Amino acid sequence: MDVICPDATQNAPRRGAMSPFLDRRVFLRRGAQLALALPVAAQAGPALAAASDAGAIDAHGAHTDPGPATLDAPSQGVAGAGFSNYGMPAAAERRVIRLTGSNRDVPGNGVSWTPLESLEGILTPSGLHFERHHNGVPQVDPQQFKLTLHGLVARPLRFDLAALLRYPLQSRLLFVECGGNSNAGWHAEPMQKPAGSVHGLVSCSEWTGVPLRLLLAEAGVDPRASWVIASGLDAAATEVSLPLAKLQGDALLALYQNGERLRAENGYPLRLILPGWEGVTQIKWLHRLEVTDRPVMSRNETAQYSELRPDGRADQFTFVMGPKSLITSPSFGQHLPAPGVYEVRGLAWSGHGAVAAVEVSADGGRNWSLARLEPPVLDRCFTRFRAAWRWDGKPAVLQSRVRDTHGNVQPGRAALVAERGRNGYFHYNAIVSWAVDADGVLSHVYV
Ligand SMILES: Nc1nc2c(c(=O)[nH]1)N[C@H]1C(S)=C(S)[C@@H](COP(=O)(O)O)O[C@H]1N2
Ligand SMILES: [Mo]
Repeated sequence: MDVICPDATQNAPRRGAMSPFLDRRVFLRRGAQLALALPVAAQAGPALAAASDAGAIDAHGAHTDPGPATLDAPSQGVAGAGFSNYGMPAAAERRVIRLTGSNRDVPGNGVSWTPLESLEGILTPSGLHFERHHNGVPQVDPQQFKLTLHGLVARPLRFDLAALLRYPLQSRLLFVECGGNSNAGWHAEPMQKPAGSVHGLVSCSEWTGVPLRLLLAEAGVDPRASWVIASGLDAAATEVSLPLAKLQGDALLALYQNGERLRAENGYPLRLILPGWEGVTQIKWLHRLEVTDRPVMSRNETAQYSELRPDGRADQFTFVMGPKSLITSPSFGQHLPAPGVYEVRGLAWSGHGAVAAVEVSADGGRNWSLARLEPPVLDRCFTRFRAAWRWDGKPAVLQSRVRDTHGNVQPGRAALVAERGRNGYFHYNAIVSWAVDADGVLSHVYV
């Protein structure tokens, strides 16, 4: 596979004479071109200067003419709404929601997708974190809740929430991604749906909890042990086998999500967080950890979440989520009103480590430029990338690709299909291509 970004140390777009990607300072020089232009009489002095400066640069600004001239009223003049005990999104934004899809016969078995194309930054609001339940969201009484740690240990232990909360806590910003995310990419035809409705089984939160290694050390793990079976108390009785080393490493028993206690649908009151590992291993409503010397071979690691290879053999225990990136804007369903300069925005992440570099292309992968990585760039966390792009009004194909700090590169779709065959279902992480037509309409294409 070709290696991207041989010199990714400079964190700025690489600009060739012909590149449509521009230095991001273009937005400083052109700022007034993107604003709603006010009639001259309403402008302050400095704005006039900026407007005339920008006017020399680009005949295709994105401003719209607001028509004849009134400055907005300085205030509404009436008292606003009162206080609320718990905030909601602004009324006009309440269409930014998770789409849901579930099994008609088992309504609790399904998913909801994070609307990635409508969000900015790297944190997913808790109410928009994607969901994957195998049999619904259980109601858990925090007073009755207990976590049991047993099996090949010197001292089996049981914790209630008050006991867990006395251990030192750790907070980390981490993505959680379902192994089935983006699996529409295996379809023969590109699915025409918004980015989040195809790739939104991934979200990123600040998780706060107890490092599991502390509890394992207290229980005293038997030297013969090599696996831990984690169980949830939901009706699906979800169970997975996890290598002990990961649980003695960076595993967290999360109690808080984005500063507040876990949402019910994300595992209240306790869930396992395994940085970078596939979603199904991160057991929600976690109530039992059994230390053993062998995997349990549950449904979710045999019939499901195993990956059929072209030769008919299957990979099992494919824990780490590969490097992935996605342009969230512009993306399917959006429309570029006119030629001009746009900021290409997207997300990148990898289960192996941090994002080292993201490149963007506007010609379907023939030429690439470095995107800017916006700090913070954290281990196994969403990283926001941005690149200034001049659309000349001709058809274009926008792509992004990521390399992580372990040298793993996001594959092109053809390469992924060649490697994995046509039986793939999980771990689809190929480059996503958005075509822009001459009218500025975005669609999903395979390149
Ligand atoms: N107990 C339990 N844990 C579970 C599941 C479940 O159905 N039950 N689903 C798993 C799967 S397949 C995924 S992708 C993640 C989803 O986490 P989320 O719903 O918080 O996004 O939880 C995992 N943990
Ligand atoms: Mo999943």
